[in-house]
Formats: sequence, C-alpha cells, structure tokens
Amino acid sequence: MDTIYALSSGGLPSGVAVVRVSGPESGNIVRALIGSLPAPRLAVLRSIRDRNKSEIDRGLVLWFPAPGSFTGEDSVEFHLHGGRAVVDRLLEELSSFPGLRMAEAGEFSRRAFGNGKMDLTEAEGLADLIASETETQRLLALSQASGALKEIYEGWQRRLLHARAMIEAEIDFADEEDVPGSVADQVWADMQSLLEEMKSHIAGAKRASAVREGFRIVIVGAPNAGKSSLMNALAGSEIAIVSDEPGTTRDALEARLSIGGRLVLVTDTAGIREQAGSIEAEGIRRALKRAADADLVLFLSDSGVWADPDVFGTAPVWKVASKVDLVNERFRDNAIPISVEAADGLNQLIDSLEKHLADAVGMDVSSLPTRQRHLDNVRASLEELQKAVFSENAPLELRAESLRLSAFSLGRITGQHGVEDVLGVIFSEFCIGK
Ligand SMILES: Nc1nc2c(ncn2[C@@H]2O[C@H](COP(=O)(O)OP(=O)(O)OP(=O)(O)O)[C@@H](O)[C@H]2O)c(=O)[nH]1
Ligand SMILES: [Mg+2]
Repeated sequence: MDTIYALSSGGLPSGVAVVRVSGPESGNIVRALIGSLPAPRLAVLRSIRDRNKSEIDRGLVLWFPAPGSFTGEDSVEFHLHGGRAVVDRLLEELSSFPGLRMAEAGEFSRRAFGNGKMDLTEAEGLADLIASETETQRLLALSQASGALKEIYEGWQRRLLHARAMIEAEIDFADEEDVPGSVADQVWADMQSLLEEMKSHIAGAKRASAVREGFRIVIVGAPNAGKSSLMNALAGSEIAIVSDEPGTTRDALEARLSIGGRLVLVTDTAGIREQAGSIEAEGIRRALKRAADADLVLFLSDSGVWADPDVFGTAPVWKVASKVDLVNERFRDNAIPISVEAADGLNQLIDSLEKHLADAVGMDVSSLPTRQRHLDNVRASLEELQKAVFSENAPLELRAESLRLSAFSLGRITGQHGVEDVLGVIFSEFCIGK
C-alpha cells in the first residue's frame, strides 16, 4: 500500500495550507522532517526540515496513528504558511521519499471507506458538503455525511434480517406446536409498514433533487413579454440580451441563484408564438421542453392573454403580468403584477417564490435520498419486499428469499456488497486532497 500525500486546503496563496500524508510511511516521514514523533492527535509547533537539515517552514504538525485518523491509516498533517514556494518545497521533499506518491482525487476518502471509517452514503455526503453552495445544500449534505441515510438503510436491513430469521425459524419448526402464529403476523405487519416507509422515502427524491441540483424555474411567454428582463433582474446581472425586437431570445439560457438560501436554476426561454421562423421554432420547442421538466413555470404576459397552462406540463404555473408601468390595469387578470423597468413588484415576487420554495422543498431536508443509485436500489429492495409481503400463498422459503434479496439491495447503497463498479464514480466526485 502506497503512502499518499496532497495539499488538502484550497488555492494558494493562503494564510495557512494543510498538507496531508496517509499510509504506512507516515511515521517515518514525521521523524525525518521534524526529528521525532509527537504525541498522537496533539498540535505541536515545529521546524520542518528537509534531509539536508535546511528549514522548509515552521508550522503545526499533527500525528494521527492508525486507526484513529480520517483514513484509518497512520496519517500526518502539516499546517504551513500558505505560500506557493513553501508548499511546493514540502511537496517536492515528500516526493523524494521511496513509497510516496501524490494522492488521486478522493483517495483519502476512498481509503476511509475501505477501512470502515464511513459507508458510501457518508462519503457521498462529504462530497456534497464540500461542493455545497447554499444553506439547504449544506444541511442536506451534513446530515448525510453524519450518517442519516446510513442509519435508515441499516435499520431497514436489520428489520429485514430479523423478519427473515423469524420466517426461517417458522420453516424449521413447522411441525412443532410451540411456534405461535402471532410471531409471523407481527413480522408481516412490520414488513407492511417498512413497505410504506420505503415508498415515502422514494417520494422524497424530488425534494432532494430540488435541494442538491436546484429548484428549476422556467420563464415562458409571448415574444417581447419581458422574460429576459425578468431573468436579468432576478439574477442581478445582464445574462440575457434584452431588446424591443420580438424573438430576441432563441435558445434557453440558465442562471444559478440563491433564493432564501436555496439553489434555484432560472431558465429564460424563446418567446412562444405561432408564426416563428425555423430557428425560433426550435427555440420554442426547447422552451416547452424546459417547462415540462420545471418545478415551477412563470408565465409572463403584457397583454392580458394567457394560454392554457396545461401546455407546459405538470409543474405549477404562475401568471405574471409584466410591464405594469405601461399596460392597462384590466390586463392583470389575477396575475402577479411586475415592472422590471420601474422595479415594481419584484420583491413581492421573490417573497412569493421564497414561500413556495419553503413549502415545496420543506424545512427538514435530513434523510432524503440524494442519488439516483439510492433510488434505484431502494426501488429494487421495495420490489422484492412487495413480493415477500403479497405472495401469501407462496412457499415460505420463497418469501424468505425475497426478504434476503430486499436487504441485499440496501447493502449495495451503503457499500456492503457489489460496489466495485460504483466506487470509481463516487470518489471521482471529490477533489485531490480529500
Ligand atoms: N416599460 C417597460 N418595458 C419593459 C419592461 N420589461 C421589459 N421591457 C422592454 O420590453 C422589451 C422586450 O423585453 P425582453 O426582456 O427582451 O422580452 P423577452 O420576453 O425576453 O422577448 P423575446 O426574447 O423576444 O421573446 C425590451 O425593450 C424591454 O426593455 C417593463 O417592466 N416595463
Ligand atoms: Mg428574451
């Protein structure tokens, strides 16, 4: 097993830079660079010297003997001054030791998983935590990194295994009189309620993706309705071209913003009209497709004419009356009035969006399934569980086997089995040094 090293803190220069080393050579490295091994897990201030005894820097050194480290291996952290030359000099010195090499992206975390320091869902949570940009993303990632999903899946596995054990006991003692029938009844009742828990867990996926990937708002409406102007106003920058020529926007344009601490993806689209040229028609086709995938559609009109909202798909559609500084009151038709020109109604619109987001995503984002692979495996698990629960006339052996398969799918999520194919994908999400 190689000993790996990397700069684990961010871009240089910085106040402090943290270089992390993990693997069997770590202890020798510490002795070579600072002369002796300090007490475990205690920060000590030392001169860090190369092999010619010339000083590289003075900094904090933290020695973590196995297994009490992030990776579960012998590890050490050097906290240096964050100058490029300082960090380069230490990395160069480390590279000259035999058995040492630069870490690959996510390799520290991958070793932590390999050594049982965390399960796969916790590793994914950690990747999300590092990538988090909004407050809700942070909360979701932190709860996953702290084991919220692991607890759910492991808890379900335990119940499935218990149920299977009870069923198998019933098979073994089928001829004897002392196995009370009510035990089996209890087992199947619990499996029924597990089934419901899995279903509602799956139903939370939409909320999780609204948090993790962003809540998708799509702005649609007739050409010149003021869609691009609204998008720019929400984003606070001139992302889309605004002009008085109808048909200005021809392709969907996206902006990432944070509304009430939540990631929102706002898409501006081509104005929808009948007699469009071929490029514009393609833009309209894309606009309708975007609207069909949206979590919310803002339908703008400055003429009081709104098409049937059903054409946009299943997401809620809000009517927004634009350019209210210009147009007649009677065009408003119960719509949300805004004027980008007069900066009117925009704060109210944002307030309403904030409320809607809070309702749609919910305040409690802990323990939602955040990855497609969670969903795929929970669905597979649910399918086997349904077979077990509803095949009342099937032989008990078959029903017990379905319970085993159901638990097996959950083990794929936490990384207990069948994970080789997904490890590369999961850990490549990390940066180098994590
Ligand atoms: N008076 C007034 N003019 C506005 C307002 N919002 C937008 N406009 C003007 O309306 C025209 C069209 O605005 P855009 O934002 O380009 O409209 P659009 O819906 O994106 O148009 P297309 O991309 O062509 O479909 C521009 O000249 C804007 O300056 C507003 O609130 N009040
Ligand atoms: Mg436009």
